[in-house]
Amino acid sequence: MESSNRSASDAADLVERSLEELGVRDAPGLEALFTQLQRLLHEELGEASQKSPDTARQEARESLRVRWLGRKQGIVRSITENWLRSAPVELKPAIGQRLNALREEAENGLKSNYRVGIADTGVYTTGSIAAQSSRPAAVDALDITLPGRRRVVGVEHPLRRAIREISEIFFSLGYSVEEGPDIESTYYNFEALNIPEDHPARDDQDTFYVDPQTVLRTHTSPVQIRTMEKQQPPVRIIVPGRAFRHDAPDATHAAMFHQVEGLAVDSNITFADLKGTLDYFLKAFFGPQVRTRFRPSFFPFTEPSAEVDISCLFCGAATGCRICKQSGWIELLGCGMVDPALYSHVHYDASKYSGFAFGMGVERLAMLKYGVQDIQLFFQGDLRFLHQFR
Ligand code: 2U9
Repeated sequence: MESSNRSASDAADLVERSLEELGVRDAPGLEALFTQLQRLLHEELGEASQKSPDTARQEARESLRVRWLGRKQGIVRSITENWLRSAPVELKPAIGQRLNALREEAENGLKSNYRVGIADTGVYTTGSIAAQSSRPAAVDALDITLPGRRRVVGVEHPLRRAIREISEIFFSLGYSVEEGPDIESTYYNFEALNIPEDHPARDDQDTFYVDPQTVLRTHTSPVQIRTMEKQQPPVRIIVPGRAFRHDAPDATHAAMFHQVEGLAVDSNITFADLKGTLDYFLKAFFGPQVRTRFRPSFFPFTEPSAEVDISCLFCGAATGCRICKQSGWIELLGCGMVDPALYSHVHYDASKYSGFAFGMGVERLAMLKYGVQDIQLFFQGDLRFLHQFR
């Protein structure tokens, strides 16, 4: 006979008989009787909890509920009828107390969290929390044959991944990473970078001001200034990090976004070094088929300056398409030779050293490389989006 059947008949048999028939006349006898019932209850709960699949477990629980808590012939009900009513007056309070405790244990045990398995804390457990305090030790046994609970493994965020992929390419060229504060003085964010008082970027339409001398940095360029203050050339650094602009959100703009900027300063650095470095980087990041194009541009901190385009990743610059606006080229980043005026802020000898700098928006690179069409997806934490980057 299965143990559940045996214990089932034992419990039902016990409560069918009166206390007198069972030979129970005092408090210790009563205690032993209820302890036996309690053990039987937990055995049955334990067996039901191990039933599989879920439907079988639910059915087993339901039949236990009827058996123990059923209004007409449940075990708890029978105790009231067959033990409590006819018990000597002095035993009635103790019976009432133990009966209530047993009912509560049955109710708690039948809640769906009564199972053998791993709790949220990661600790192996048996039974509901309420039932654990007085549960017999046998029920605590760990059943190693039960299937384990699968833990959801997280994924690297696509922006982290893009920053890592960019960084690894520059590490291979001998660059290291520098970081700095998100909240900056206007000196490091503007003055030291040749951005004059009346430049539109300084307007509070474009920049978040904490106070008149403090801003949320609008680019990571202040970190290059801070690094040059600390260190004489040679310098080869990349600076990944957050930047903030007073922009209305849409599919390509967000008030907080990420940049990776770079700086190389040494003797004899030329525009050819800049072109070779960025061409190498873009081929390594997007693939060897990519061609690059440098167009003259202007930035306050570089002279000469250029915008860098890559041949369209989608039509290969052959036909033109919607993504490259029929031009065959995609505008990607900005760069230039560091304006020698900047060196005076950091005590570099402009007659001895020259350098180049570049800046790119990480979201833009990630959108193109991973085929993401809305920048907002990076910031919404939607697992349906994030899990695609496994
Ligand atoms: C120092 C000297 C020069 C950093 C540079 C750019 C060009 C550039 C944009 C790309 C897309 C910003 O995220 S974006 O909107 N950046 O075009 N950035 S040169 O030049 C520096 C920086 C620091 C001391």
